[in-house]
Amino acid sequence: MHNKMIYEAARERYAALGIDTEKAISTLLATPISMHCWQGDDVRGFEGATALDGGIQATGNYPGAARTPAELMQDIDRALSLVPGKHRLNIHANYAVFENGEHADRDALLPRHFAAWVRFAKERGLGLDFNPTFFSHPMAASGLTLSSPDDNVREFWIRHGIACLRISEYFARETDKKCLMNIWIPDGYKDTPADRQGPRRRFAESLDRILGAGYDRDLVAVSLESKVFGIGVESYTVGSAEFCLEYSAKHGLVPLMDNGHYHPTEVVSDKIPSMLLFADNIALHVTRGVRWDSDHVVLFDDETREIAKEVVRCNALDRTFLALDYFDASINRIAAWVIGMRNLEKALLNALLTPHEQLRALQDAGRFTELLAAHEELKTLPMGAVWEELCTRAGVPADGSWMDAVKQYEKDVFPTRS
Ligand code: RNT
Ligand code: ZN
Repeated sequence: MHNKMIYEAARERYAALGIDTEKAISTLLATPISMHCWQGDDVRGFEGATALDGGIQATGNYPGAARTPAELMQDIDRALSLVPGKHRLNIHANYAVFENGEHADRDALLPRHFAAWVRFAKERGLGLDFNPTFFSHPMAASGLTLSSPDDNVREFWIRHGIACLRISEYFARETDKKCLMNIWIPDGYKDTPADRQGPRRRFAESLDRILGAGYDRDLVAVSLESKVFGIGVESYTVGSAEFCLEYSAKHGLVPLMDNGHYHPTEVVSDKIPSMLLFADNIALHVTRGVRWDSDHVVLFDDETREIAKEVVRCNALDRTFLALDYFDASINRIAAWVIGMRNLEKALLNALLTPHEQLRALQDAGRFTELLAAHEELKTLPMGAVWEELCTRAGVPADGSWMDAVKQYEKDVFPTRS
């Protein structure tokens, strides 16, 4: 059957359930996801770093990792050309592109050190998000940054945070799109601490100082990302869930939930609706932890679908900053981006094609047998036909043939990188 006919049949099938597939397609195509630059080079950045620290790890040695800004940008272009919709790019501070022989340490970074990213984004109509980098740096060697008891260390990182606010404002001004600046610190302890509150008090004071420098809230939203543990910081993290929630609520920041940052049976999908009752905005790092915060590529799996469903049924697509966060070095990195982007989009499409009102009515009427049956029947509706139509309209491969483009690119480009 011709693709168009397959879509028409699907459209009718969904219409019978009261779902407008055309609306779902246009909503999805208007929903940006912030694609993380750091999947392209295993979070290495452009400062000549050899090892990633901060309790996170990219494992694997698949060839072809981008080594320069030009290579990373070329890879990002290839990836985005295989993903439907208009998206955003998430840049970390260790990806400054120094030009004209300049160099600056993290605490002295200036907007112009990111001019190359602004040019890249503007040429492509992409929005930009930003992240201070509180790891992979000699001043973070103790494992502590904004919570350090060492004044010098703390002051260095406070200056870094303030520098990043200016860069975020610059991103927003130049792209004419609001920039999300996300703060995550790796600070914590391997073993049982003797003082749990002191580091958190220092972290709060450091944040107060950074935010106290002021920033234009029309241009920049600042989010704070919590975490439960990291490699080498198994017993205690300063930026715990409670710390970040309370600090964000009190200071008008956006709470950011990374679904790899909770105890293994805790799910972010269940947190989203609660947060949305109280926070104007929330931010998500969609990832996949396997046994630990391993940052595997995002799948079209139950929890990703559940996360998307909550955002959609809380009617909060425009209140949620969506981003990906993973780094797999064991497979083709461009494919890793494409798979994760397409999967989060599929999860959102699935959510947009779900008859939430009918399901809610069943729940409220206590008709749980029918609810369970309906949930299970929905799983095999022809969502794939809608997805393929959407991809075709967006001018990207509708099926797995996008992998051929990645393989060709690997053949053409990677040999020059060894
Ligand atoms: C680490 C956090 C954080 C990082 C990025 C690279 O556990 O998830 O978001 O992944 O800053
Ligand atoms: Zn994260």
